[in-house]
Amino acid sequence: MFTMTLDAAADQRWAQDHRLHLPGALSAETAAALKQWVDELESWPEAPGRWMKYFESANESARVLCRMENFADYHEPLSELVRGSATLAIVSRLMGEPAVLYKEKINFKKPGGGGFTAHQDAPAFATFGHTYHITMMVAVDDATVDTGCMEFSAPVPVGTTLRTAADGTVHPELEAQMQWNSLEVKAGDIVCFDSFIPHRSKANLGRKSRRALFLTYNREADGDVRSQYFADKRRYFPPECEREEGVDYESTPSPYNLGNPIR
Ligand SMILES: O=C(O)CCC(=O)C(=O)O
Repeated sequence: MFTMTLDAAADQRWAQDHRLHLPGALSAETAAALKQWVDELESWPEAPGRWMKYFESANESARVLCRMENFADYHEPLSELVRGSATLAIVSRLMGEPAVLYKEKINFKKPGGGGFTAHQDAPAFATFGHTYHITMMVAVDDATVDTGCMEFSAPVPVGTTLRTAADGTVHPELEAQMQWNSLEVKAGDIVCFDSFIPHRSKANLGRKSRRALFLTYNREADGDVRSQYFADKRRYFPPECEREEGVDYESTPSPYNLGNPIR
């Protein structure tokens, strides 16, 4: 599945940058299969109580798939990629102790798909009293500046949360003073980053989708809370097919809806 194992140089880059880009981390075979698996998931219908599909509006009338979450229980090969021993070995090494899957999602960022406002993940991941997470981004497609690749600021120390706006994203005054670096990736690359490093991305102005898996892990010692996480998310920010008439989910600030273009 993976073409590489982490070495001392990777450990050092991780310690210094709080993010680690591993070009070509997936074998060509797995990278090709991943595109097919994600196509399959996209074709699945909305299904109350099961996988969770979220949409954005490219314009007033169009409903465009933005994100899919909670799919690992329904797709065997993706389950292996998301929480199999090879992946857990990489994340656990970076974490310095055993890691367990917290949640999994795919951001589709189709042509015209919106960007993500600057944010740190840590405030949104504090629900269970956790203080540290690592997210592994697995690139399904190439991501360029044009298609809205991720941008990272310099790392901030673990445990430090920055001043936020009312919606929990990095305060715009602060964001304007920070230096942001775009990180272009190729399909099959992996980027790991900790839950304190600020990140953002722009809209996809290109002609192709910029799909990526975002797999988040917590310390195993902090418990396996994935099922509870998705149960809570379903309650506070359900997918459209589970929403109640008359409830304004979009503008309610929530750790389950931070900085994204979902409607
Ligand atoms: O997909 C992106 O460009 C950004 C992802 C992100 O930051 C998020 O989903 O919270």
